[in-house]
Amino acid sequence: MAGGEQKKSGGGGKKKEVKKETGLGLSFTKDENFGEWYSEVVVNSEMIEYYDISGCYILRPWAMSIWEIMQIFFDAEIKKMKVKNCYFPVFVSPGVLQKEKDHIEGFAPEVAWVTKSGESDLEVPIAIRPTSETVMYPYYSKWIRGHRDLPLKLNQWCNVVRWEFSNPTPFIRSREFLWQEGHTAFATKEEADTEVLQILELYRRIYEEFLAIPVTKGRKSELEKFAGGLYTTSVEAFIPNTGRGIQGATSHCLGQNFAKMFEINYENDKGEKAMVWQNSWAYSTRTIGVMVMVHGDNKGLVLPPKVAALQVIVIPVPYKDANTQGIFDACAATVETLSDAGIRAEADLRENYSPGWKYSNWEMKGVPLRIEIGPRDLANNQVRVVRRDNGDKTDISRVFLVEQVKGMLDKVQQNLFDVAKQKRDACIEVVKTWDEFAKALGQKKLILAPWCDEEEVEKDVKARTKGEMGAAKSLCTPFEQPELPEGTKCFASGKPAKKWTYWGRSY
Ligand code: 87F
Repeated sequence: MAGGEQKKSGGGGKKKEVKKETGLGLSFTKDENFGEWYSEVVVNSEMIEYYDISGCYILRPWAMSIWEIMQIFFDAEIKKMKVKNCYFPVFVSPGVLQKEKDHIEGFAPEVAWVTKSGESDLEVPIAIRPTSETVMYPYYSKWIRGHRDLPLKLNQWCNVVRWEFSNPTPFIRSREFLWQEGHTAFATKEEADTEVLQILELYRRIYEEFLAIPVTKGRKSELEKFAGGLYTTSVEAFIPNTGRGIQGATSHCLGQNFAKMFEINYENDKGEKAMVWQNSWAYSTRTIGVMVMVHGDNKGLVLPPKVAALQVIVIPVPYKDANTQGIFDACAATVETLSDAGIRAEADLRENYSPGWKYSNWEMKGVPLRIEIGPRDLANNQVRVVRRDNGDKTDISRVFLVEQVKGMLDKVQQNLFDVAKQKRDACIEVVKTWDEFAKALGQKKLILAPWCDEEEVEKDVKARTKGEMGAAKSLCTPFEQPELPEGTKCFASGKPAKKWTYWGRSY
């Protein structure tokens, strides 16, 4: 049995129009059975193929091309910041992995180990990196000697393995995933603080400008931050259908904790021994999952033009007695004109599929614009453009093809963001009391509440909201704070509130 079938049994949601013979159409709707809808979209759009190891997925070209487009942007931006790429081994020796107790404690059950080569046991088992602090920092200690060696700014594009046990989901929670991890070391905390925010801004741009997903920049609570670091910032997205927040990417200031542990010292300009200040930051293929969840609809995937491998699909619509060759030639010419203008376009000239079948197929794959060329279009020297995001149809003259198509791609990109933001904002509920909080949580809201910022209170919120849906937690304290009137009380403890914080269930 193909892995893709493994989740198809049972299924609560009402089946929509099932078209099993052709493989077209979805059997679940986004509103009625979100989980099954998501699995079906990622497989039917040919982004993902299920694999015979649970929690592992094949990233097919349709998904990989999105990753590559984001990678090209981010890689160029960090190079402007003088970050250099490198590659460290995937294997971690056990000694070094356990060196950092606090850091590894909670994570230990997720670390995967290699214990054998062939039939024989390894003398010492070797871990597979779940993240690379312990892999890289011994060498930072070796490479950083004097203040002239700083800052040291390295990044690697790689895979990591975390042997998760709770519901694996393609892109969102998989046992192996792709990411970039940046690890930097500075002489001063000020430099580190500045970089944390510069990187966070790049993450915001990936989500908002490329994936058309609104995110909130903010700081994680003490309970939710990376325990090994000083403070954690993140971009947080929200999935209206499930009412769950999702951490989009993180940028940490590690302070000097790792410098102490790994003895990353240098001689400063006064000849004194000093410890470095460090940051680490990452975004992963999870970004793609958030995109599918936010924009996808009952026809399948919806791709923002900026990350779509194919922005325009051109489909000939020949009629029995029409000039078929003329139509095919017009399709080829249209693709050439668009390609020459830097627009990613292709024609679907397959003769064994009907135009209608092709429409559904490319809608499933989420291509932002479809161009149809039929006999009437040929006669009028025009093409019909259909938007994937809202179904709008426009006839445009071939004379203005490039400028019109460019304009429409920009409109699709903007509209996806606007609609996503509108839906996200409609889910935000400002609450002041525990009762309002509990009610809003039950309504799948993204909750903004005044908080005393005490760790014990957050633990208490978790305990009080525990259930089969998962507990609520703080998502982030947004950098953009609404006014907090004197005397405002914490929604959970009744103590004086210190800040507005987002709360909710999360992935
Ligand atoms: C799982 C197993 C072992 C997360 C883990 O966020 C260790 C870890 O350290 C672990 N899961 N983490 C935290 C990762 C922190 C940090 N690493 C560099 C980042 C950004 C990139």
